[in-house]
Amino acid sequence: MLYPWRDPKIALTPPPPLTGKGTGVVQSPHVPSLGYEMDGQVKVFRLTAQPVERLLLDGPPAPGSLWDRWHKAKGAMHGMDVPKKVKIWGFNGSVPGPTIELIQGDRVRVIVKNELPEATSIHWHGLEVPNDQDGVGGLTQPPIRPGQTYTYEFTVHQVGTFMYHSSFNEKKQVGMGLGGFFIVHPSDGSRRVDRDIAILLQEWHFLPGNEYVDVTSTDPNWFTMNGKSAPSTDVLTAAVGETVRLRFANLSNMHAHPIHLHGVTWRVTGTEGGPIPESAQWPGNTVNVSPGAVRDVEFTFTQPGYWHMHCHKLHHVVNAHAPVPMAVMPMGGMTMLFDVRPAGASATPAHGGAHAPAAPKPDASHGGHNPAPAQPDHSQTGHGQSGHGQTGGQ
Ligand SMILES: [Cu+2]
Repeated sequence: MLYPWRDPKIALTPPPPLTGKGTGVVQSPHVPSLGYEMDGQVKVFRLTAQPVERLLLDGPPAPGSLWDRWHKAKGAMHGMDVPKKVKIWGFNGSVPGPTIELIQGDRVRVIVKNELPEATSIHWHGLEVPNDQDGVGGLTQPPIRPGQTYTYEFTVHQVGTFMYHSSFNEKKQVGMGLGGFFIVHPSDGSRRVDRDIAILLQEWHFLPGNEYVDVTSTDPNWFTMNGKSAPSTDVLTAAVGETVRLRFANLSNMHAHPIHLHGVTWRVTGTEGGPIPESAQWPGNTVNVSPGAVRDVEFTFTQPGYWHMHCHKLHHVVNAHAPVPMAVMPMGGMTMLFDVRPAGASATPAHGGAHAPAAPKPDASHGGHNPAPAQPDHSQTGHGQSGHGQTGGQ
């Protein structure tokens, strides 16, 4: 180990209660939402930067689950029984850090405690904040030393998908995982969809048998969506006719990730600069997400079934253990699946907040010629729940 992962003299705060007054609109699989307290008119959030042990890969998929059946059918089970436990850095016990959601116009205070073994600072990526709140350690503020607490406060006037991440010793600290979503909804209630899903893309390099990130590397060998590699990523659910938004953000050190979804034509509706005017949105089903960039896409499934979503750099959809001569590699890395029910079938609620999914709309294309699979999968991956922002990370 080339550097300390944690300072044993710094006691780690257990994750604070995360069931505060989050808006509950966005689903970030494997990553909790961050609750807040009100101080007058200010929403007060608490983030603790700290060492986190996380399973990028939980181990074999649950017997009979969609992942299990898929991989057995293609004869690709090699390495699936090996969990990947790593020692990385995150916030409040989670990597990525918990998802912050706000309403345009909110005054926000974020109290950051540093339990890392080195100084840090937090940058609000894409947000037009006063310079002294921009979080560039050493440039716009003193670095937050180990054990110290630092408070940011600003008013959010933009709308869209943003991020927070370390802005001190960045290649190492962002490479160790220090980032999360900062999502701002319009104050007029517009831009609502039935399923609003945020997925943070990260890449990592681990030397064989090593649980610490090789932060000097430019050659990542593990790839995660919200801190999980397939086949430990969630099986997302939706129904034909529902409106879906995916918010992709990339905190990788090196690589862009062209994310592709089978079976749909989406419109790219937002970037790290916020919503794209309707006249300038473009169609597609693969969207390249550069480091530091955000892409929102919106679509509606027209056909039920199991729809495959993955990075189309195919090195990024295998895990480092997988390459074996003369064997079929299991699908890993940046891969998620959608289990899409027919219109009218009861799908798992996207979330329990005030914004309940709309009633499924009739769908003319569902005429029985492309029936739903005989055995809809309700078991998810067998590791954690799907579809709830409150699902805790490891
Ligand atoms: Cu990729």
